Amino acid sequence: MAGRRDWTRETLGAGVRDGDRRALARAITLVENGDPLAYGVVADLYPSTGHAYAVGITGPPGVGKSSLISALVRHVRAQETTVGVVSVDPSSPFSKGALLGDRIRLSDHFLDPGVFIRSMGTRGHLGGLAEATLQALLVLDAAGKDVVFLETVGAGQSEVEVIGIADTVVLVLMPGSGDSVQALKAGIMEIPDVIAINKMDHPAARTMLNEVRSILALDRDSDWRPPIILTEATRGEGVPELWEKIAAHRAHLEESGQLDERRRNNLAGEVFAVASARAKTHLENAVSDDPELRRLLDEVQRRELDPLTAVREILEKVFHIDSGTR
Ligand SMILES: Nc1nc2c(ncn2[C@@H]2O[C@H](COP(=O)(O)OP(=O)(O)OP(=O)(O)O)[C@@H](O)[C@H]2O)c(=O)[nH]1
Ligand SMILES: [Mg+2]
Repeated sequence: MAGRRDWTRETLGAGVRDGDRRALARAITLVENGDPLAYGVVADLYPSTGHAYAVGITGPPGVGKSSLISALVRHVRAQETTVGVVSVDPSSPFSKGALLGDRIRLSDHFLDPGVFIRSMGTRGHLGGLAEATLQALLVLDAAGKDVVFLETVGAGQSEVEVIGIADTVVLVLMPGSGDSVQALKAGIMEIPDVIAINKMDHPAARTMLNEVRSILALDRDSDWRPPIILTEATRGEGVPELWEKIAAHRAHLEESGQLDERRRNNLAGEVFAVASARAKTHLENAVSDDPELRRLLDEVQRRELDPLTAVREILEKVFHIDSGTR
């Protein structure tokens, strides 16, 4: 296979800018593997990013996220909009196999040069999911994609890391997603910007709609009321309406000046999330590699050393942070 060794920081960056598919595929693989070349390329490309609109698509397993993205891609392609799709699987360090379903669902678009689709694990990542997603988004953005969909399965903290960079967050539910409805109700799950209730061909879809509607009615403070759309992804039903609501949310953010603010907060949050994840990995490695640090943990366990003294000594040794007596 030609290519692998041929790419340099310069040629790969130029290839991505041109929207060259091989360059894009290579760059995202390097991102996925946490390869140093990817950092250089993204660093070079970063000043010319900010064009792409990032739409996060989250929700429980099997609700139809990939099917909906596929239908949305078909819809926006009809308007000449170029698209990137990144499906992130938080449960798997490897992208192959686990995301077979995504590949099948999205395969209609593989031959369309205006669409770039990629499933991603997070192997080799010091900065976790947040890092992999952010870097992949930036690559697709630099390649000139107008819209980038970020798909991830809703699984607690992990989906927050993936969709934390999105301009608009769509939560996909289906009849039977009771746990998510409870999580919304209890305030455990953040209120998304748009909600799609998919599989509307299912008889319980309307009940679900009413339930979600009554929960959202309790939230009177915000100036954006998340619209709820019934969809049937497999037949494209409700998909133009869903896209219309995503566009309406974007217009709302732009007109109120909140898009800049949201992006500033998102980027700051991502930088913090990646830095935290890297610091944590560094700390774990340091402790497991250092008998002296491991000894501290043993002493805590034997009640010879109190926990906060151990914390202080570890931070001092690993990060050279003097946390004083606090
Ligand atoms: N009846 C019906 N089935 C649907 C609909 N949308 C998707 N499906 C089916 O639901 C199954 C899961 O769809 P996916 O699009 O893979 O769902 P997903 O949320 O991406 O799944 P994961 O990525 O594995 O979490 C597939 O068998 C789809 O064909 C719908 O509107 N109605
Ligand atoms: Mg999927």
